[in-house]
Amino acid sequence: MAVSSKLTGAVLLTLVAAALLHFFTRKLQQTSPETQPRQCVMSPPETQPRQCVMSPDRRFDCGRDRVLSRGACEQRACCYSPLTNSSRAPWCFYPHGYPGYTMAGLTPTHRGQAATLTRDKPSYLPGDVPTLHLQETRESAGCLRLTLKDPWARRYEVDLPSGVPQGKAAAQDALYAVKYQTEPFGFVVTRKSNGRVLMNTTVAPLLFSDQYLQLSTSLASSLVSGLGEHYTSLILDLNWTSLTLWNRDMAPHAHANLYGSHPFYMVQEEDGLAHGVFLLNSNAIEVILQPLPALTWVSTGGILDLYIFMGPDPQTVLRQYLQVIGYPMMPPYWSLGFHLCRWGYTSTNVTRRVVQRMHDANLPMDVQWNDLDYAAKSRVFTFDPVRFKDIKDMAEEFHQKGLKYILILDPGISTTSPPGTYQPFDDGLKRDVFIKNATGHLLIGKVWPGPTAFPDFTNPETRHWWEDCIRTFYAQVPVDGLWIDMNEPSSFVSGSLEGCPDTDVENPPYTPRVIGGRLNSGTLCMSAQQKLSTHYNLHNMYGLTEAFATYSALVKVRRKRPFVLSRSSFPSIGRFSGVWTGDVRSDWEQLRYSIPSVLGFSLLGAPLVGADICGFQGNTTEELCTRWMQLGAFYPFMRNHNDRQYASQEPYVFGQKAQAAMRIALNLRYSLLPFLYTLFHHAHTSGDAVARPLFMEFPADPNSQIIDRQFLWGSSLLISPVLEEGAVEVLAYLPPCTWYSLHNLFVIYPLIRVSLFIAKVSSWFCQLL
Ligand code: MIG
Repeated sequence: MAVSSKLTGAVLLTLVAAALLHFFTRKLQQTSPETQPRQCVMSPPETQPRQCVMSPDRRFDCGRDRVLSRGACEQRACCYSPLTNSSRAPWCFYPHGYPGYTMAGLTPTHRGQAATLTRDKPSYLPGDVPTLHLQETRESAGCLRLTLKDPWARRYEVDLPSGVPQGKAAAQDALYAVKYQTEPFGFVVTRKSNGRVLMNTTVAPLLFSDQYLQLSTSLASSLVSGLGEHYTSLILDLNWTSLTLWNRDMAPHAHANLYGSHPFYMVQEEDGLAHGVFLLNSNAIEVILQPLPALTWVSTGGILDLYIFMGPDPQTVLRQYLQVIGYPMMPPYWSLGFHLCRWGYTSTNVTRRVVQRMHDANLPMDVQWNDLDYAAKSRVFTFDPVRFKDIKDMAEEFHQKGLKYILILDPGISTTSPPGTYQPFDDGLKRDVFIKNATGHLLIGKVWPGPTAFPDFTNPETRHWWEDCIRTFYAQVPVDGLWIDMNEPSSFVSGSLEGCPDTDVENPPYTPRVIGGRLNSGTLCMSAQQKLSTHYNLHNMYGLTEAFATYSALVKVRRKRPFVLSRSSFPSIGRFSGVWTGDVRSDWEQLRYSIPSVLGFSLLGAPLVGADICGFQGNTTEELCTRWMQLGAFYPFMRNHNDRQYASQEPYVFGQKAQAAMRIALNLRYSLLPFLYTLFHHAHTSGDAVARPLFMEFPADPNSQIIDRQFLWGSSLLISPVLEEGAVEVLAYLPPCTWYSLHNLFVIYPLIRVSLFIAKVSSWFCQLL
């Protein structure tokens, strides 16, 4: 393939490594209260009761659960005041002092204090929990935990896979102070050192009913990150937006709930300090963001279990979060090399040829993959008897060449093979490892092999069965790692082949804005029964529990450090698995958004992450694929992967110049692997990030606070990739520091300017400048 004509004539342009280019305007995303159009308030202020008079941006939605007419709004004792369409603020909102819970006296406890909250009048929601127990716990000087639950009835609570070290209350003074408002109940968390308010929940009432829990807080600044997995920039848009946390098999696009759910956000406090908040809750959650700035959590179940991390800097916030959810695993060294995959390597010989062509083109790689093509009738743990009959020989050949080999596993287990012919199902049935429907029968969904049952990985027996399946599989093909896909879990029918019963969990009083409109869209019935609880409560943890089972099985079976790659994720996923960002499209916009996606996972404790290089869906182009290989060389996890119906995109299919550029990018990555491995060691042992947003190293630099087109490896290697079609130079921002060029890349690939990599001396040195 030839280099596109647009590029052939391109003149070599000099690099823009010069001065600091402050072309990133800060606060692009921020909407200050002053910019809200005040004339939007249509009803004259005097017609409003006093407690309803407030500017639109101070409003908190009183009708999140449904659209309310004036009458219905006033029935809730809320304020109603329509606005013009240009404002996105709610029309029905809580007045000042709206009734909620009342707190009785605080009593000291072992590591904090406790109180009882009561609500005299019912709220507007069904199933109010009238009494709540509040527990404030000092986990450490920099970590405060606040839980609110029903003291009389046991509600579902998240149980993260075992082994997370419990925080020890350190002897130093707490970095925070908490103050309570007794009626209506609310709390204010401040940073002791400067008195800054980090959370203030008195801005709106606390609601706690069986299937609707709501807590609002002001935010200390508009620089909020986290709350993945969504297709967003690194700094979230607070202009009356919402983010839903509900794991879903969905190609990444804006305003959609995607594969993973992480109820954790980090706030940069503008002067370089930072804090974080984690809501340990696995139910469907919607997070509403508004420009005040403020945030509202709405969860459909469980309890409110909040961790507040005081930092005081972004890296320390991450470490404090990891002390709760667990530090990331140490990946095997080889897994940091280049991985090559596609759906549609239809036989062992096709797969062998791929490896051969990479070798012939002098392109380094470490890991060859096969997708579902290997399995007989798409049933996991089986092999196509013709096209993959010599899969073991092939894996051994790869090993002899020093390569590794990885296969995919989907969780769905085919239920329709004749009895006695498909051990994973027969054995699983016997050992009772599958998820049941509401009436206690097997829940049957549909995935690639047709009707399937879904293992319940919250059941210890399922984990043993899974280990046995993997042991038998491993004896047939010595894989070096496992790729766990479709684990949201994804099903091609919603609920089950028989539908779902009409119950409160299938039709909750409020359904967050999810793709498909219903919680069971593209997944199992909410009433499905798992060992620990209903699928309604456990859905977001399905991938995590499968990753834990797979990691543990690989430890036992291979007795080596495991490699697992998962699509679905939840807090703690990084302890067991890497993640990839799913079915990205082969286009420039998705190339660009892969950076905030990768950095997002860094902030969520899953550092081994990458997007499908060159894009998964759609035909890539030579230029796009070249740029994507160059950027992908700096994803912590580097894999080129493609959907079955699209044009090939292995590096060797392109013209000589593109291949040369890709080879250079690959070799550069390979030359840096010891450094990358060291960064992973620090992530594993100290909770440091691997790929870092600029704000982690330059938290007080206003430009660095918002940049997500560039990123760092560790503290000192700045990566400034080309993300624009046709671009032959990059405008790169250099944070205030002394920087050195790592590489003079333009000598190597004359037609397309590659990337700009600059290393700074050391971070402590820069702090002095
Ligand atoms: O429904 O296994 O995201 O990487 O190639 C598609 C086939 C199932 C989705 C994964 C993709 C994988 C594909 N899988």
